[in-house]
Amino acid sequence: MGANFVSIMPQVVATWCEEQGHEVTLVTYTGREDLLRQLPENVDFVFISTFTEAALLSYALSNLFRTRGAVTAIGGPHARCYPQDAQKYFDYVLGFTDKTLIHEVLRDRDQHRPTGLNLSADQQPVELPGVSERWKFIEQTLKKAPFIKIVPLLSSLGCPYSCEFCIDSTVPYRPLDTNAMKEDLRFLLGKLKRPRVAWHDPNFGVRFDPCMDAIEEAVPPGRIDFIAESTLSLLSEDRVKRLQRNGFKALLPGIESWFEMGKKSKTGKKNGMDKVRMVSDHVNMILRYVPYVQTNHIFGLDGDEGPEPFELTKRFLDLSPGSFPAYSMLSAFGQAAPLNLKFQRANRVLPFPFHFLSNIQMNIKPKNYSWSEFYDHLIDVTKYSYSPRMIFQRFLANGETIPRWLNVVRGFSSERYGRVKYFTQMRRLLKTDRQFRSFFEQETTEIPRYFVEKVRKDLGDFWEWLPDGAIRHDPNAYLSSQQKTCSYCSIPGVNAA
Ligand code: B12
Ligand code: SF4
Repeated sequence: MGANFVSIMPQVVATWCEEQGHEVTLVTYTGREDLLRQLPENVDFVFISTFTEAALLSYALSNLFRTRGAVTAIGGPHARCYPQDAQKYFDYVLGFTDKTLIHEVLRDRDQHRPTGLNLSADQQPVELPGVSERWKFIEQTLKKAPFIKIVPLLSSLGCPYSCEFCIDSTVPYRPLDTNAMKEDLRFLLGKLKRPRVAWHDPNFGVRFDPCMDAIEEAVPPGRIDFIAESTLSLLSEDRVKRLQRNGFKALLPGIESWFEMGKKSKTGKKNGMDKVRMVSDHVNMILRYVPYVQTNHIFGLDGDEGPEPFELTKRFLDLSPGSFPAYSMLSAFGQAAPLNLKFQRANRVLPFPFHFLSNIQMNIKPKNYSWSEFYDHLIDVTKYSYSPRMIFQRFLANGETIPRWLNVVRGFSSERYGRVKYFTQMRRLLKTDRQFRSFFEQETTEIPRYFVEKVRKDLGDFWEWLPDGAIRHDPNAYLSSQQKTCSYCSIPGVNAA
């Protein structure tokens, strides 16, 4: 995980462990380190935090540490989304995690094999250790960030909206204490010349006024640069002006689809080109005050059909050249969202190895497109979005130096070349490789050679530590877990064990 993108939770867990008197080493793996050298030798308990795209590496690491005698636990997005699979490779699989749960696990500290214990707190934690308590872990991570150094903070957990594809659609919104927030911000002002803070709230500014009051009380105007993910419906002009006064330099609103999610983007029943115009006006208004706006779009939703969703995205870019578009392919991350049950029931989820599940590889069979058609559209819209012409227009439309160059660098790097290369490769293999096509068409579950080789190459030395069979997973494990009925209490989906 890039040092500027790390999550708060590993630092939090490390702090909770130290509080209990444990000696803790935190290692942030950004992909550049020689991990085997950085890992401590004599540990008795290892927590690993990972997204699904790095799950196979985490399985290999768990295996390595277990052979050295350690007990292992996994937490974070992969553990929340694929607990049944992770239980095969870890002694503990943790969902919602609070201090009490960490202390319980540390007290138990036992091997649970072949199937690990899946534990979760009842809800998201009500408080987290502040920046001053986490500072030594934050500082060591920031040292790995190249030029710009960003500190992650949270002002809330969960979300009041219920976008059916989202992991937070069923997690109640909970603001965190604003006094703790003020303390964190003041502490950072004392530590860094010009702090940069990324709010990791799934949806920043739901309780807009209390949040901004706290920032205004703690931070002299313009002393900290802020980045936040927020929905368009929360970003009225008055609010955006207030964000500008308080140093918000980048906003990442979710647009998702031109045909769905009207509530989220405050476009109501407006669809298609009407929605494009409305969203574009809104985004252009934000860009008058905030120099960097990344709009998040999802392709492959069931409501999408034909070339229109892609063409509308291009029209949006023409109308809002200053925004940087980020595209995600609809992905069903295990049991992240209730909607995934629908896909699993319809047998539409493919067992792509976890390594490829990063929102770039859609793991659901598209409803209204063949795979080849879908990739053709993706290649087309990606090339258009990051074409030299579009990058130049974006450059002209952005007012400030860092956002300008950030857009250029992102446009020319992974967003364009990485993705176009990947989609083109998929398109080519679908045409030329029969086994590859059969996998995509669900005629076989055998993982295509291309994917196996890519995992082997990317894992390097850790390939040897990958447990047998770990490259495969049951894409319908969530559905099966719901269907099992407990013989003790007869409630489906509940297991007395
Ligand atoms: C903020 C955020 C980001 C930020 C920060 C990333 C980060 N390190 O957390 C940024 C913008 C960088 C980001 C990027 C990406 N993200 Co993101 N992101 C989120 C978001 C909105 C909030 C996560 C968060 O911090 N919540 C607050 C914490 C406190 O709560 P939590 O995550 O629920 O964690 C609880 C438990 O899981 C547990 N826990 C968490 N970590 C740990 C660690 C340990 C050791 C333990 C024991 C427990 C534990 O305790 C917490 C409290 O109960 C979530 C969606 C969401 N609404 O949750 C997506 C989400 C995590 N992201 C997702 C994805 C796919 C990505 C990208 C791959 C997308 C992409 N292609 O660009 C990239 C990855 C970039 C990279 N590899 O460098 C997916 C992950 C799915 C998965 N199973 O892997 C999610 C769930 C969104 C989704 N699509 O559904 N993301
Ligand atoms: S607004 Fe964002 S965080 Fe909230 S449910 Fe929808 S997608 Fe998830």
